[in-house]
Amino acid sequence: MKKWVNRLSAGVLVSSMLALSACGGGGNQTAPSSSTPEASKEQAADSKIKERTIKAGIGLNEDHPQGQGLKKFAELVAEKSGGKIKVQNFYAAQLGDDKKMTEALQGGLQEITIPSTSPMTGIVKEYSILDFPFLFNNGEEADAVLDGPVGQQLLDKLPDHGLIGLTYWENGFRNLTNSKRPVEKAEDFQGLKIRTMQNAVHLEAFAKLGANPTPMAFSEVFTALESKTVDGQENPLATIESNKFYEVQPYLSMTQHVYTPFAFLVSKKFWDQLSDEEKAILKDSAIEAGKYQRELNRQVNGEALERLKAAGMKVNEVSAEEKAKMNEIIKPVIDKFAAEIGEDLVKQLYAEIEKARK
Ligand code: KDG
Repeated sequence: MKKWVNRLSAGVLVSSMLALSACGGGGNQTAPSSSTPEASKEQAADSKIKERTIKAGIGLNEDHPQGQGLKKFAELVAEKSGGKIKVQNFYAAQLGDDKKMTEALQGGLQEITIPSTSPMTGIVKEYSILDFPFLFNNGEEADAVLDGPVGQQLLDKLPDHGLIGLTYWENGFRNLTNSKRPVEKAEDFQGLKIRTMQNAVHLEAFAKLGANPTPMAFSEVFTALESKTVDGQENPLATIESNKFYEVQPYLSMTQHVYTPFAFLVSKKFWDQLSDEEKAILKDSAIEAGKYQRELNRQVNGEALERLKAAGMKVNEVSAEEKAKMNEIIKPVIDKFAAEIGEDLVKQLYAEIEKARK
């Protein structure tokens, strides 16, 4: 059964990707049009583009929409640089987890990583606003905020910390899996040992719901679930599928409790050595691949539920009333972080969401 599900998901993924590359993806940002072969050759002939090999690492697998987006990025960079800039991709935390790779960028030991913004709150605390539960109703609202002035303000804080943020990709809406019971109501969180990302908002919000949250690097999650060190974890469906959490987690509750973006990060030490042309190639490629990645991610997350059910997961929906109750319980945590981060930015965030809803 599991092998069948894997084969099926790989097949669906490939056909989804073909369809997407044909239509060019979606998203709100307007990337400059990709270069024609002639333009690429001209650009490459320009000595302002040097022969370079750069390392890009992510925590998720190659078959995940993030992995496919990274592949697309490498292809675009090769095309736009006339083959001069080669991006070497490392998947599945081969270079370390989100925090370790981000530190490697700061130290100039690695050029690119694309972490969830949640563990980045240790570097730029303002990123915590994106961890507020039940903030966005859909991906398009998230795109509007991230591609707008709020997203940009957050990216602008990164250079002081040795990082350049080029754009945002999508991790997505997170759902709870666990080995104990279906979670339908706020009370069902009581006593559940849940792995969270290394993020204070997530930790405090789950604790407020009565759960027992434990922060952990993503690469350790499968083993922690398998050995029952923790009862559950939360992630978008594409990740639950790609990392085979369904093999060790019988229950999937569609909590959709928080939306997580990915930040496309480049080492500032490396960035400062680049010519303007090289910077433009990397930025345009990150934005263009990001449109493809967001679109593919939405498609895969939309289709994965049926495959997870077929793999044996017991799935339950969570009603809007119960989500509202959860949100009410968590509210003091959000208020506390809003005050700490600065009411101005938080007000601007809510105003941007309102604007996107109109
Ligand atoms: O490549 C990104 C992953 O490392 C990570 O961010 C996935 O959402 C994630 C998690 O739960 O750690």
